[in-house]
Amino acid sequence: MTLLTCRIDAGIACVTLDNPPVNALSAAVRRALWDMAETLDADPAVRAVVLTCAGRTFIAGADVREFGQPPVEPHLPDVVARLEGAAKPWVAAIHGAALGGGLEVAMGCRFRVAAPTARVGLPEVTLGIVPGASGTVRTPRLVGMAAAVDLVTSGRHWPAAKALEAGLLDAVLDGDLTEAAMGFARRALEKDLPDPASARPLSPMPEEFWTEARKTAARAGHAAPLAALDCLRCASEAPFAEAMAKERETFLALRPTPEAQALRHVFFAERAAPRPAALKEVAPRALQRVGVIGGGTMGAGIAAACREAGLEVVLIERDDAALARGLAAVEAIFDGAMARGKLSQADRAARSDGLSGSTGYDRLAEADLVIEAVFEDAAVKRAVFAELGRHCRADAVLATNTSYLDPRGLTEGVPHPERMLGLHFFSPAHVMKLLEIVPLPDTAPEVLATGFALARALGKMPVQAGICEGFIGNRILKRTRAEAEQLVRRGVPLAQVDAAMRAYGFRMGPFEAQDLGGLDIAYLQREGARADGQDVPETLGDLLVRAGRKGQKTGGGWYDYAEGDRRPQVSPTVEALLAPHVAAADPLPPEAIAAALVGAMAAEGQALLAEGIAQAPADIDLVKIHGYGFPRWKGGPMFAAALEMPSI
Ligand code: T1G
Repeated sequence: MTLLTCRIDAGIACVTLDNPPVNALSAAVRRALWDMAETLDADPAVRAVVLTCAGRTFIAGADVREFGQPPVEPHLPDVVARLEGAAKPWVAAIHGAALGGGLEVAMGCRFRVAAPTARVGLPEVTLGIVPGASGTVRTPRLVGMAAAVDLVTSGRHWPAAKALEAGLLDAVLDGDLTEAAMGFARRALEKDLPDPASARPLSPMPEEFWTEARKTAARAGHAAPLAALDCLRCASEAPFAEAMAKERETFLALRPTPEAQALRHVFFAERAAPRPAALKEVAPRALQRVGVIGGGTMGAGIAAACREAGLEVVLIERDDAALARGLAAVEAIFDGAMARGKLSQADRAARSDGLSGSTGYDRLAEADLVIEAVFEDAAVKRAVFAELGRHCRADAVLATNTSYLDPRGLTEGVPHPERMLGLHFFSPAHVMKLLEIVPLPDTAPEVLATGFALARALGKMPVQAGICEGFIGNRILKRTRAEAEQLVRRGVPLAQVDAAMRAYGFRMGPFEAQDLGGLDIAYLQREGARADGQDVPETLGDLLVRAGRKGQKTGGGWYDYAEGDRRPQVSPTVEALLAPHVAAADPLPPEAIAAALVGAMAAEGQALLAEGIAQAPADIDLVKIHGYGFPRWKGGPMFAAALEMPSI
């Protein structure tokens, strides 16, 4: 396949790169770009070069699949320098996204122009590395150090308008991008050429600037953003060549680290999960109107998420008062988004326009999908599904948001069982990315595919789960909590367990998290199971709840909390309560604590795989990362266990 094609039109060469799916910079592409620069330099008919890409996007960066392999020449920094040094000025014409090495190639070009919908970014830190082809050295020369620090250490994408304002783009062009870029090149030749990026001056920044920047970069929790910052600082204080050497050295040193491997694993897992191979040929059902049953926290969050995706939503509640509360809760979410600047006034109004409510099921006759999100009580949910069976179209997808109940029992006897699905959202549903998708035995492939299509529309991370108590995520959570209690029984102070998990990368330890969420829900479940005659061993959590300690909402759980203060304080009351059940103090090193808990997660994950509840280890990793705060840069419990991590 020809990677690069070239046509020449009145002195302007138009070079098109075509390397599907995202024009990544494989070794062959680097070689082809180099050779093209040589050829065009030697061609007297060419005065300037426009670089465009075929397909959905400009160059999305280095080929991440080549990262495990030894680097092959020509190296990207040399290709970028070759373009910058070309005798004819190159113009990068960016559509879609110019990311990582793609943006670096564009920065090697003398000009950068883009379609209004384009985005640019240096996402390397999100892969656990730093830019490897002058991103830390050329970017500050084009946009100034403050903006460069933001772009490089956050890994965020900038929309074209912002990039233009910052000076990273020279123009945003409407209409046919290639033609517009050729016109731009012609006009540019009529004026003096600007200095190439590497020749532009850079002023030093005060010490306070770096101190602040370090604080922000450290928040990411892993090494790459701080390493990127060191490279940027070097760029501002050392000559160009020295800064390039430092960047390359840092890039090569980070590339094989466990963090970078973990982030690459998550990168590919996140791209595979929304489009499972088994559903490739299956067309999902069209979704436009969604019914949400229940206007509590979950239902309101689901309704808000659906509106954000442009779906019309009817919220159903049992009476006027509950409906008014539910609708108000959804509106409050819209207001919050507007207050944070995420929603214009017009879009805010449109969100409300597409939302309505009812206390009857008649309004669901037109719904394409109905999501039940009522109280976690089997009888209540069964009654809801009986109503849905009577009122909904035969081809409407009917979903339950249950977290623990068996969806088969909830939907039994409802006609057309092929349309049933579990859709397990995580609270708050308009924020949390994870969506467990649970097919029932009779679920039709296109209904399952509809669940995945919904996830994509909502911007969620879908993971298929089989039916068991707690599906994938909550079952692992239960096992992890049991393991954490086991450590406490062995004599490890619970504050040490939490501190170890924070050091590992969680925002909260397991006991702090329970205090935040409340201990009572899990307690009531255990009590319910005991009442059903199941053999559920006593937990330490049971002791606390029976003593009235349900978490922050009751002023204390595993920890004490001062009035209005969310910071946990070690509780002498809890120590006394637990004393009869706990061995003499026996601290463990934080690494051993993390190893025990992550090991428990991975062991439960193995059991879920063996039972066919989870389909792949990477799915389990995504569940823990997107639903339970597992640090991305550790790759998830299955990845971490396979790497014989965890290390802190
Ligand atoms: N390398 C290899 N494969 C890639 C890839 C990449 N950089 N980017 C995407 N893919 C594959 C992806 O796995 C999927 O494969 C398909 O392309 C479509 O992706 C030297 C060191 C460009 C915005 O981090 O953000 O440059 O599943 O489903 O929604 O400094 O892909 O079809 O087999 O995501 O249209 C930095 C990451 C690299 C870019 C398109 N670059 N990519 O989104 O499609 S490091 C990135 C994206 C670097 C230099 C350094 C998105 C996209 P398959 P997709 P999309």
